[in-house]
Amino acid sequence: MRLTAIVLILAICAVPVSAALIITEVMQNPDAVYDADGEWFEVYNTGPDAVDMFNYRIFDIDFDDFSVTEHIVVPVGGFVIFGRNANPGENGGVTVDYEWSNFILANGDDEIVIYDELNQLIDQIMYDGGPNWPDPNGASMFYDWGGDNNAGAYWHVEAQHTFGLGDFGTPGYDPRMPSGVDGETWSSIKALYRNAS
Ligand SMILES: [Ca+2]
Ligand SMILES: [Ca+2]
Ligand SMILES: [Ca+2]
Ligand SMILES: [Ca+2]
Repeated sequence: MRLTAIVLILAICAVPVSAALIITEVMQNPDAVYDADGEWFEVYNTGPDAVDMFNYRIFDIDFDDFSVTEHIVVPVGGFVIFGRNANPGENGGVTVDYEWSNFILANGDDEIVIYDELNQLIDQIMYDGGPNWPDPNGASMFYDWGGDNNAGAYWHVEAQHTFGLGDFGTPGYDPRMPSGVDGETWSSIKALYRNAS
């Protein structure tokens, strides 16, 4: 089993490198402001190089779909925030790096799928609004770095840190991120879970 895992990791590593971005936090149901202003999600760069998300496509499995039409650069070990309204005076007080259009984060089940400019899948989460994923209200849900970030077991309702007008969330930072989370660590985790599912 262990040998199999190692072989699979090596196989994954031989694949051409794509951007190592992962979705780490989602505010699908703000309370301090309307959802039409206060929805956002956070992306983190686990890789060794900065990533320019120009011409990336972000969509769900229904009708939501937008392309990134600006040079949104995610620094190494850094975050960017995508949001429905970039005005911090209207969105509950979050600093948004890129304001989307034609994209809604449903409070029940929904998806966030990120493709790069070459149509390669970069990351995706498919949340269910419960029972397997959190169902927050006035709080974000955050990824705990325990394994595949498309597994609800590794997501939790933020209940400690607030921002802006008082909803719970940590837009642009992660107080719980373990040290040493880099591309190599993440590749190993992802490969193991990808092969387990
Ligand atoms: Ca709401
Ligand atoms: Ca949606
Ligand atoms: Ca919503
Ligand atoms: Ca965060």
